[in-house]
Amino acid sequence: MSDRVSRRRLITTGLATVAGVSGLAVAAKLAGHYGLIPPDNNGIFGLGESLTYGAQRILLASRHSFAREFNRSEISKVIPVSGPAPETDPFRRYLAGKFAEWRLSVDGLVARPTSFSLEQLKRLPSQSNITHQACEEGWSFIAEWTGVPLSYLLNLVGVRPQAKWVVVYPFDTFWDSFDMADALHPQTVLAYGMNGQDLPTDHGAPLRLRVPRQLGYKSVKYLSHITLTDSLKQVGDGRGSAQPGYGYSWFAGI
Ligand SMILES: Nc1nc2c(c(=O)[nH]1)N[C@H]1C(S)=C(S)[C@@H](COP(=O)(O)O)O[C@H]1N2
Ligand SMILES: [Mo]
Repeated sequence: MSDRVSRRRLITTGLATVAGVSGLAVAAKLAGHYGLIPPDNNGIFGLGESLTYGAQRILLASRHSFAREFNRSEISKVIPVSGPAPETDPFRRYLAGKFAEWRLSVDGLVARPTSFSLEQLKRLPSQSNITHQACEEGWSFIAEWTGVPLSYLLNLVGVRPQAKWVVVYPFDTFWDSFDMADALHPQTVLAYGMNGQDLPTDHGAPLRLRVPRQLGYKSVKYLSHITLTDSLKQVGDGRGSAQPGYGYSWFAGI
């Protein structure tokens, strides 16, 4: 039995236990059918993370699950930064020009590849939510984020039926990806505002993701490009994100 096959068997055993589904055959069928194997499952953290991802997808996909939202009075006074703004071109040039020349390009498996200016994004329907962002290093804060729901933008460009993953590229090396369940989740926002102000430079200007159902590192800052794909195998090192290369899992659900 190959490593891959035994891993899959373990994953499906775990799914059967967690989901309370009786019988391996049913769990195996579910795992395959619903794509419950994360892209980094062959990485060194593969097994544990696959169990987490698969179990969360089974438990949460059945009904809508939301990250907790807070009141304005609960917004944190101290807000740390992780990953200061890139020092490199072209980011510094866009920043110097107040992002007037910056564009978010959206392409790949979409009907209408489009580039959006910040002004155009700000004219789209906006959404604010006050959520908790937790860094894997042990600190966290609550803030209000304002922006365009990613689902709105994706509907605007038209997601092709083959698209399975949304890959996001920032101006630094922190690229990442999301499955359609997280990309289309109502709380997943492309944020240009924070606590009622323009997004501060170090918090991800001009545009960042907020994915409040996952740890802070999935909320990619300094965005430049979004692309939709049916496979992550040819993207980067094939594990869906820069994170597995740093020792963190692709999926960081909380
Ligand atoms: N492009 C980019 N996005 C990033 C990072 C980064 O270094 N570069 N750091 C991540 C990490 S580890 C965390 S915890 C959050 C922190 O967000 P904050 O700096 O706004 O507090 O941003 C995430 N997004
Ligand atoms: Mo983090």
